[in-house]
Amino acid sequence: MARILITSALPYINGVKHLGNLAGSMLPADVYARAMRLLGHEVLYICATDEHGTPAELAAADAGMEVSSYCDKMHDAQWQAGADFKMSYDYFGRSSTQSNHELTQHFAHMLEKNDLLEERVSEQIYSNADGRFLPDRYVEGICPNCGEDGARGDQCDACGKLLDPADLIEPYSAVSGSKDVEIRETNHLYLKQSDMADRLRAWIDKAEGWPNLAKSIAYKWLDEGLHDRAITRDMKWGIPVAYKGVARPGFEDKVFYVWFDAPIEYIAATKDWAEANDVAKDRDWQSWWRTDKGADDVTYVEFMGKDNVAFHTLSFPTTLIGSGEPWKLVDRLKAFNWVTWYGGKFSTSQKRGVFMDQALDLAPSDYWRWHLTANAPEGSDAGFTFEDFAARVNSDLANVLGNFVNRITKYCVGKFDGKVPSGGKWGEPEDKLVEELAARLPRLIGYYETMEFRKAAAETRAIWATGNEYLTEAAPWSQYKTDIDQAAIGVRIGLNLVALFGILAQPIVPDAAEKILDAMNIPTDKRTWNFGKGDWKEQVKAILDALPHGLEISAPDVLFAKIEDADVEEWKQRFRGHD
Ligand code: B3M
Ligand code: ZN
Repeated sequence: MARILITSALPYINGVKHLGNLAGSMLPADVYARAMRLLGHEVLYICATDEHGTPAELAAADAGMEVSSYCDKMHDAQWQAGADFKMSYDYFGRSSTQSNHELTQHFAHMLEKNDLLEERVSEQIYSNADGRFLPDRYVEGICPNCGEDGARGDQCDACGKLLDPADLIEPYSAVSGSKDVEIRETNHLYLKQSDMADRLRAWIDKAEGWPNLAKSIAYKWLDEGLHDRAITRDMKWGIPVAYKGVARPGFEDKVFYVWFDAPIEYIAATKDWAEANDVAKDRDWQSWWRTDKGADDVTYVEFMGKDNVAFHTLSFPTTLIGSGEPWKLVDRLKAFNWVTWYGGKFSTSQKRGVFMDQALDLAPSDYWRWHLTANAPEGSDAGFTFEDFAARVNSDLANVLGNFVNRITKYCVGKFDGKVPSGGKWGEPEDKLVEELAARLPRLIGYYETMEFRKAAAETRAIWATGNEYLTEAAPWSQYKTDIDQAAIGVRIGLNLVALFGILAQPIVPDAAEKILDAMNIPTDKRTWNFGKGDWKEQVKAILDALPHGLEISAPDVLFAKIEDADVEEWKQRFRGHD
């Protein structure tokens, strides 16, 4: 049994996330967390809302709210969206909490002590009309890279290039639209990432269990030469640049940059989790994060979209290593590409694509979880269309799993009093089934361990299909006419397969799995993946006769209703977005 710490990139506070965000961080982290718990590991899955930065201030201003009340409201909304999608977070925190303030200020203090933080004069855009500096998204203008108008101070959406506000051509204020802006000098704290480049490279060279995508992004940044980055900003909302309650002179109107404090929230949220759950003192939050406090036996796994990789492989490790304290670093990093929307981009501003809170009006969470896992943007971008969604749900969930469960449980209720029957002779179809499952089960577990989610879904589906093939061959319904005893074995094995399918389905489609396992009367403590180390064929034989003979089962209601073509047409129109 291992201890596994899991974090998924923290969703920004400025709106409920779309399905692409879900598919590239929270959902796979949840599927993985569930699988690892089923395998008996001690799992801690931490997530939180990322509440600082210019996006939060601007979104609050748009909503006509105080930033802190806006964050309260949107944190609750995001928590609810996660709960509705059955995210099994152990804790869903907030980066604006006191614990994150303290920890962020602590890290800055340690970095400075270790000569990795430096106050430097920097050139910032100042708006005379607004009477303030314009950090990041507060300024817009023409992109120096691609020439597109409307590029934001932190990034150009058109070409993806990361920008500095002072790079923009013809800059104007995003608050007032005023072009009356000038460059002024003001001091900021710079994180000396360049001093850490060699140590980071050595650490990345040794890293195992990162997909190519993650390593290649990290190397690209190192090869281009790591730049020192300002980790403070001229704005009000955020973590004050202070230490132990005393503001840094000259920084009274500044806060830490959101990307500096956001990853530290992984740690702070763990601290808040421990406090909220009154964890015993000998196994507190530090045992997950400090290698001098027991975290050396923790495997730390991070999930994120590819745009977040540089921050997690370079900036955050600089903070952790640079502190000189024994903090736990990421062991395995799972990065994802994009989910595209009919070949284009999801767009919050143009309302293109489905967002988490809307999705569940269309179909239950299991449907989305299944499709987005089976179609995870792992090797490359993955296209989303309602047509594919409907086809996959209808064939995998409704036809393969749903029909199987329905067919055999109804038959058992109709012909065998709804009780697991005894009797019958083991034969060729059973041998074949054992052979097949003994090969597939360890493979499935392996895919979860290596975090290959498409393959895990495909293998799960293949196991369901094996069950259908078995039933077709064993054909208890035709046996029944001549030899009820022989029909019994088909029904019995069929019911045990239903139980197995429910048990295996739990990480991806937890609601349907629960319905199945309830119908099969499986006690909650028997729903784990308690596979031994022994011979797989022997284990499979035991699995196929696990339900006590005579146990009463029931036929669950329709597990998966099919998605109709008319639904697809209607949804396509509704979520097309505007230009
Ligand atoms: N909030 C970016 C995003 O939502 C950012 C992730 C922070 S992880 C520490 O894509
Ligand atoms: Zn551009």
